[in-house]
Amino acid sequence: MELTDERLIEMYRRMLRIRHFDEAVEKLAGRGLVPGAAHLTIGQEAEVVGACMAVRADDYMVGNHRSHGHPIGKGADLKRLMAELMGKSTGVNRGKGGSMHLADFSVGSLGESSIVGSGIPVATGAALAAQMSGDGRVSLCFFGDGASNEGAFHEALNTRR
Ligand SMILES: Cc1ncc(C[n+]2csc(CCOP(=O)(O)OP(=O)(O)O)c2C)c(N)n1
Repeated sequence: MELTDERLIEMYRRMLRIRHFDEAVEKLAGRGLVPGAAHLTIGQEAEVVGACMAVRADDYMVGNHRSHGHPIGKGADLKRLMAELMGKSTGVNRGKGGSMHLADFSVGSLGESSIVGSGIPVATGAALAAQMSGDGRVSLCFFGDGASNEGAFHEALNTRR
């Protein structure tokens, strides 16, 4: 994919969006307005945007336990994400998911989970579905080195059609 000036500016815009969004989350969480824990994506903006913009807008993406920024990297609407974090019915998952269970299907974001490694089989399943339907989509999955020690990682890698 060619890195035109326009595309580079959009990448930078999305990185800034992630940073400003999570700075706001930090403030709101400090005032008790974000139920539960809130793990921020601050510091990971470039990695998230670089990966999310290397795939197509309709490709799948699965985050991990610090994935507020990942749907933003995929182009999600900020208002619906923030409403979700605040437990509002206007949130992307009607306020029932919250900080560690964000999913925005409109941008291919299949979700995230507080259970380390659990997103890997989800991403693999989506990739398998894409392969079987032949629609050409790919599946992007974010996880840390800790997650690669989970059984789910090895099971997912060994999934064959
Ligand atoms: C199955 C499971 N085991 C343990 C935990 C507790 N836990 C939360 S974050 C974390 C570290 C995960 O490390 P890594 O996957 O490398 O991600 P990082 O936080 O370093 O980005 C652990 C062990 C958990 N949430 N789920």
